[in-house]
Amino acid sequence: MVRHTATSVVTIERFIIEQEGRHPEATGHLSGILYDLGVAAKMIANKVRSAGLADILGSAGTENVQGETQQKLDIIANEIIVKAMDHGGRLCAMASEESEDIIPIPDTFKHGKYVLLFDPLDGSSNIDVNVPVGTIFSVMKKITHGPRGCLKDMLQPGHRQVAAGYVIYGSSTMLVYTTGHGAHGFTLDPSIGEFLLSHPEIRIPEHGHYLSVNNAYEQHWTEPVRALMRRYRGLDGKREAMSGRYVGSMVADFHRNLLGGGVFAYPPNSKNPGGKLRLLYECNPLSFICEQAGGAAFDGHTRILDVQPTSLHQRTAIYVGSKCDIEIAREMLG
Ligand code: P6P
Repeated sequence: MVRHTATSVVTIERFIIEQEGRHPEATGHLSGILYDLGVAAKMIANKVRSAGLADILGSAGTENVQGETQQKLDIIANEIIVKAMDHGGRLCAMASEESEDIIPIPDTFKHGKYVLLFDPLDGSSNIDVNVPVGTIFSVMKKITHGPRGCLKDMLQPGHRQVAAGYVIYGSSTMLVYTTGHGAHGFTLDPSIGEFLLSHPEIRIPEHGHYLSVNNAYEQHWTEPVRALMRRYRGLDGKREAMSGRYVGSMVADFHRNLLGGGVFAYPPNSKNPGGKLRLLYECNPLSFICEQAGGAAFDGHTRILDVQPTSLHQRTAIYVGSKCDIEIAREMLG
């Protein structure tokens, strides 16, 4: 395995192929999925970049399964991913935040041995105010018999993921992914339309610098959660204070903390007693990446990647980020 530095000019395609080379038994299907996701990401980036100009801002007026008003870009991003992924012959089914049921692969297309779960455009309520938004994806192997994927293939605990990643559409477009061999970041060079390796072997600092939590819900938290946030803010004198950074877009908040060290927390609150963020296509993939970068993630009781899912769109509380700070959370909440 060649060790790359951020100064090497390595495209994501070359990196994926080199990673595949570590597995003699690899069929290339997982590499194909990652490559096609990179293409979809470039297409979505193009739409997001021009959103303000093409007058596609604002809601499409329809609602998704979460009862949230869908932004038109949500629908477009969802369709881009489905159309980019459904005919490659590597998937047997997909699941999206924007679709209540699983998305089958048309019978006219070859079926593969993987399932793809994704949030096509997380944080989309921020689109109109130009706050970074993101795509999140998770890949698992099919565990049921027969060519077609089904719900059981989706409801696997997060430690069974074979790949996970996100794309952040911010000041630059970055794709960060893992296949279980570290977390690696690629920045889109729009002049050539290529994702280039910019953050090889990402490591999250063990002690966080940033705290990302919505303090407006403080009155709805349990006392242990309040005590934990006081600890993170340095108010009990047992830890240096973290800086508050919260933009309300999980991918943006997570990405900052991954690179700079920090904790993203979404405790249960009165509006979301079971937590707000979705387990399968938001918390599992980001937790996989965080652990691969040396961090940790739990829901207040259990490691996120060990939670046994029971429904496609189930939500969870999450505390994810720097290892030492998640350890503090375990001690104070567990
Ligand atoms: P709140 C965006 O709607 C989202 O799903 C995540 O991207 C973000 O972290 C969270 O919700 C923000 O939720 O309740 O703080 O506005």
